[in-house]
Amino acid sequence: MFKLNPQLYEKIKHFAKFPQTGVSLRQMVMFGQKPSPATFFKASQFLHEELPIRLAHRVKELDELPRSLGDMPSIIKVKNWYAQSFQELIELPPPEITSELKASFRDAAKNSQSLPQSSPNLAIPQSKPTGKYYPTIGHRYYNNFENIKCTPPILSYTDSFVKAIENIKRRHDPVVTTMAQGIMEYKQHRKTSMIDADVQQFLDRFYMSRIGIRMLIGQHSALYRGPFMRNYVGVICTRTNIKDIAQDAIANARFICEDHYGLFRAPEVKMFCPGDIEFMYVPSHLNHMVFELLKNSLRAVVERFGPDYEDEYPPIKLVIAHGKEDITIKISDEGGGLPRSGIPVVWTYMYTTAQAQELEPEFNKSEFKAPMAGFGYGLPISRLYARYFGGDLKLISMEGYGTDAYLHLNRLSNSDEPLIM
Ligand code: W6P
Repeated sequence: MFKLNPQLYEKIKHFAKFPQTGVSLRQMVMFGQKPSPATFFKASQFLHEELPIRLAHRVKELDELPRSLGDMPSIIKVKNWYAQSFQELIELPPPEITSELKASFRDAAKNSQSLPQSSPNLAIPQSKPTGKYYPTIGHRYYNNFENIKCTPPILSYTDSFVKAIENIKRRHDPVVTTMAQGIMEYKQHRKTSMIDADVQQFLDRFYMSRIGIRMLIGQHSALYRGPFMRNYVGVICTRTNIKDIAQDAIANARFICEDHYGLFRAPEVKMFCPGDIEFMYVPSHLNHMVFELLKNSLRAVVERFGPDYEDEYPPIKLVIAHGKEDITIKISDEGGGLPRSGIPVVWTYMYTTAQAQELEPEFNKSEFKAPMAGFGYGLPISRLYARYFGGDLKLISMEGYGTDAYLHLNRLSNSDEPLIM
C-alpha cells in the first residue's frame, strides 16, 4: 500500500510552487493525426514536466482542506492516488540524449511554426489583481519535429512514458465517486446536508483540474495508439456534427428514462437544428453534457405528470443555434420548473432529487455511464466540461411551468484551459 511520506510531501510542495501551463483545443490539434516519433517525444517531455505540477497542486489543496473534510478516509485515499502518481512520474527516468540530437531539436524548435494565440477563457474571472492567472504557453507542448530521427533510448522512453500515464489515468478512474463518498462522510460527520461555498469552490477547481489532466493524458495516449480515424486528432473530432450527437443523446436519455420509470414511451424530444453544424470538439464531452441535461428534463416532465400519463407529456424542445463565436444548445422542458431559490442548489455537489443511494462499486468503472438519477454531480460536472473549452452552461427556470438549459460552446476553440477558477 502506498503512503504519502513527509519527504515526498516536501517535493510535492516544491512542485506546487510552479504555475500550471494551459493548452487550448486549437493547440492540441496542431499535432495532426499522426505525429512523428520526435514530435511525440517533445510532447512527452512537456507532459512529464506539466503533469507532476498539476498533480502537486491537487495534493497540496487536498492536504490543506479543513481537517473535518481532509481527514475523511475517502479524501485521504484520493490524496494518496495523486501523490503516488506524482511519485511515479518524477521517478520515471528521462532518456539519454546526445548533444547532437539536442542541437537538432533546438534548431527545429526555432524554425517551427508559431502556435496560434489563445484567448482568455470566458469562464474564468478575468484580470484578477492577485496575478494568479497564467496565460497559456503551450509552445513547449507542440513542436513539429518531422525530420528528426529518434534514437532507441528516446523511443523506449516515449513508450514507457505513455504506459505510465495510461496507468495513472486508470488509477484515477474512481476519483469522482470516491470524492463523493468523502463528501457524504463529511456531511454525516457534520450532521448537515449543506456544503459551504469554500468546499464547493474547491470541488469545482478540483474536478476542472481533473478534466484537464485526463484530457491531456487521453489525447496523448489516443495519438500514440490510434485508431487513426478520419476527422479525428486523438480524441478531438475536427468535424463534430452536433445534430448527430444530439440525436444519439436523445435516444440514450429516452431509453434510460423508459427503463427507469417503466414507461412505454418517454416524453418526446423535438430537435430544431438549422442544417448540419460541424465544429471542433471532443464528442464524448458533448454527448455527456447533452445526455445529462436531457435526463434532468425527462425526469422533471415524468415526475410532474406521473408515469400513468404517458400520452400527455409535453415534448421537450432542443434548439441548436450557431453564431460566429458560439454554438448554443437550448433544452426546454415543461417539467414544472424550479423556484429561483433552488437554482444555486442545482450547481452544488449534493443536489439530487433522488434518494441518497449507496454507490455501487461498479459505478466507478465507466466514467460516462450514469443512471437516471446519479448522486447529483451531473450538472456541476457538465458545466465544468462546458467551461473547460470556453463554453458555459446556464439554467433559467419558470417555477410552475418549466426550465430552459442553455449550453454554450465556444466555436473558435482557442480558449485557454481554465486552470484557476
Ligand atoms: C428541471 C430541473 C432541471 C435541471 C437541469 C436541466 C433541466 C431541468 N429541468 O426541472
